[in-house]
Amino acid sequence: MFTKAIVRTPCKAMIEGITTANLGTPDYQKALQQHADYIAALQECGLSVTVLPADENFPDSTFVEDTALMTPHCAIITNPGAPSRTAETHSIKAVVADFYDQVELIEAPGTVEAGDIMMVGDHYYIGLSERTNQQGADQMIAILKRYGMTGSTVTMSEMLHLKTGLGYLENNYLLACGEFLKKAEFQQYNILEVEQEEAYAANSVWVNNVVLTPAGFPKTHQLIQSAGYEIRIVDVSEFQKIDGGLSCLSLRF
Ligand code: CIR
Repeated sequence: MFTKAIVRTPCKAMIEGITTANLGTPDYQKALQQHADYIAALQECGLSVTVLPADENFPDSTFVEDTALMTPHCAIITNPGAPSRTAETHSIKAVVADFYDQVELIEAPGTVEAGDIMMVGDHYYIGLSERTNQQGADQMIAILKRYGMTGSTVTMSEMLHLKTGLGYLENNYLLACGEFLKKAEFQQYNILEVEQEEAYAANSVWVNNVVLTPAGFPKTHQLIQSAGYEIRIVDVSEFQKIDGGLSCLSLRF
């Protein structure tokens, strides 16, 4: 179970966030409202939420998930592969140190964005994407090992981050779409197949037995409910416009 979360208020510069989505420019006021509802959803799941102030220096800084991996034994500050995001970690490091005695770092030339990391118990799957490289993954796996955990890499070629197309819902259930459906390493799970037209909803998040899932994807909502989960729908349309999913908006630990 998680007890805490860290989020960062979106900044006005989010309208210049990195995007491939072709869905238009985010409406900043709407994004603020959606972010407030996202915080409310985390609180409803029992989490105490630390809200960091907007940082105008980094358009994508609301996507805090990419900057750190929070494990039960240590926090690992990443080294984001997108050049405009690399220095987002500086301020996160100080915040994370308030919650963890053990804080580790990924160092260049290794790059990691934690949107590429999916936790399944003590094991962490690490996607090798355009943002996370082999050296970064190797450093991550070595750190996990030192704290009694394990990691393995997953090859990928179609999506931004590993969790763009995967969401582990605990109890052996895995939401998956696209290139991840047939991967050998995931066949041990009960795969809930997200249809291509609803691919964005594969990035749904288990938080203390409730699954937070994006608004607008009824088939996936049904799919998650059919596996026995309660869902909490959160509208994150303004974040989708800059390629951000539900999970990216928080660090949960
Ligand atoms: C980026 O391209 O870095 C942001 N516009 C979106 C980051 C989304 N993060 C995530 O999927 N973990």
